[in-house]
Amino acid sequence: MQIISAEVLVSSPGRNFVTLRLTTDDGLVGLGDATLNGRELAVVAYLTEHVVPLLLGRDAHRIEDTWQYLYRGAYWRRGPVTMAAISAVDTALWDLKARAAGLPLYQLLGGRSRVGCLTYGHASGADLPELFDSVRDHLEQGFRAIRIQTGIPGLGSVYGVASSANAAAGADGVTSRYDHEPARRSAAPVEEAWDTRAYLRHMPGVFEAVRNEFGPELPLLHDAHHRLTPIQAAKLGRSLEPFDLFWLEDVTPAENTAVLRRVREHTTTPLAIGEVFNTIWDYRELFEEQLVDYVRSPVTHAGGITPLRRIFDYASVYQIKSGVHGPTDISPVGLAASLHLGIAIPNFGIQEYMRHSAATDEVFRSGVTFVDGMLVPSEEPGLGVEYDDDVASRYEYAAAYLPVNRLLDGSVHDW
Ligand code: EZ4
Ligand code: CO
Repeated sequence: MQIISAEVLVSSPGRNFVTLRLTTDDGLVGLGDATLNGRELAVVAYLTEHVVPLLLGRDAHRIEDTWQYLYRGAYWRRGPVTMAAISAVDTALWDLKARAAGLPLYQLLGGRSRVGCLTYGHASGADLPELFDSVRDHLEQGFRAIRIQTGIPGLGSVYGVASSANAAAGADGVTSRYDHEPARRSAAPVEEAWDTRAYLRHMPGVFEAVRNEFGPELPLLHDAHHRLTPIQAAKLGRSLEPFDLFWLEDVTPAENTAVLRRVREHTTTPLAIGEVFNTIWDYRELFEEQLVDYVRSPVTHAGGITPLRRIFDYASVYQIKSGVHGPTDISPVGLAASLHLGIAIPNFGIQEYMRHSAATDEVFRSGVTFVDGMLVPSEEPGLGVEYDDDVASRYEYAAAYLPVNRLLDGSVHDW
C-alpha cells in the first residue's frame, strides 16, 4: 500500500477547509483534516512544500513511523501549523488502513465502547429571551447538553454569540440566529470590545435564569475563551457553583497552565481546557496534578488520531475524560475522526457539536448520524467521509478571520 499521490484540497463552502487526500497504488483513498481557522494557507504551504514530497512512495501502513518521522524528524516541533499538517497525514493514514481492512475505523481502535458520543450544542443570545429561544431550539433538535453564551450589557457583539452583529452569514448567504460561523470573511479581523468586570457581574444571573427556566437536570457548559486572570477565573467558578455546570472552559490563557492550581483551590466547578494545545506534553502538569476534568484537543490540532489516543490514555490514569473541540472549523473529516476515537476510548466525556452548513455537508458526504443527542460514526470502511471535488470547486477560498478583542481603553486582550 504505497502512497502515489498526496493532494492538498482547499474549499470554502460557507467557511474555509483544508483537506489532505492520499491515494495508494491499490487505488485506496484516505482523507485528513488540516483546517486551522484564519491561518488555513499556512498549513497548505507547510503540507505542499515540506510534507507531500516526503509522503510519495512511503508505505501507507506505517502510521506510527510516519508520525515520528514528521514530528521528531523536522526538529522544529509543535505549534498549530505543524501539528495541523501532521494531523491530516495521520488521519488520512488511519482512514486508508481501515478502508484496506474493510472496517469502520473505530474497529481498529478497539471497537465500540458505547452506543454513541453524547454531544453538546451552542445556545446563545444577545439577551435572555433570545438565549431561551436558542436553548429551546437546541432541545427540539435533540441536544441533551447545552453551552450557554450571552451578550454582556454595555458591550457590543461578543464572540460566541450567534446573534451578534459579527455573526457571519450561513453558506446560503442568509444570516440565521442559529447558523453561526465564528470566522467572518474579511481581509482583516473584526474587532470587539471586552470588559471582564461587566462579564463577571452578568454571568451568575444568566445561569440562575437558565436553571429557573429549564430545571436542574440539563447539563450546562460555558466557555470563557481564555479571557480571565487566575483570580477572576476562581471567582467565576465559585459564583457559578450553585448552577452545577458540566464544565467551565478555557478560563485562563493557554500559555501558563500552572495557574489552574490557583483556580482549583477555590472552586469545584469542573474545568475543561486544550482546544489550542498541540501535544501530550501540554497536558503533563494538568494531568499529574489533576487540575482539569476534560480534554478539549481535537484530532485536527493535536497531531492526529495516534497522539490523541495517547493523550486520552494518559488522561484516564487521572480520571480525566475527553471533551473534544467540535466547532464548524473542524471539518466533517476531523469530526468523523474524533467520533471514531470517542466511541472506542474508555474515558469518553462529551463531544462539542456545531452543525456544519448544508454546503459543507455537500462537499464532505459524511455517514455520521445524530441520534438522541449523540453523534454516531459511520459503519462504512474507514472514516466514512467522501470528498466531492465537483461541489468543492464551486467554493473558492476567501480570507476569513476570528475577531480580535480589545478592552474598553483599546488594549488588545485575550478572547
Ligand atoms: O473559538 O473554533 O469551544 N469552542 C470554541 C470555538 C473556537 C473556534 C476557533 O477556531 O471556542 O468557537
Ligand atoms: Co472553546
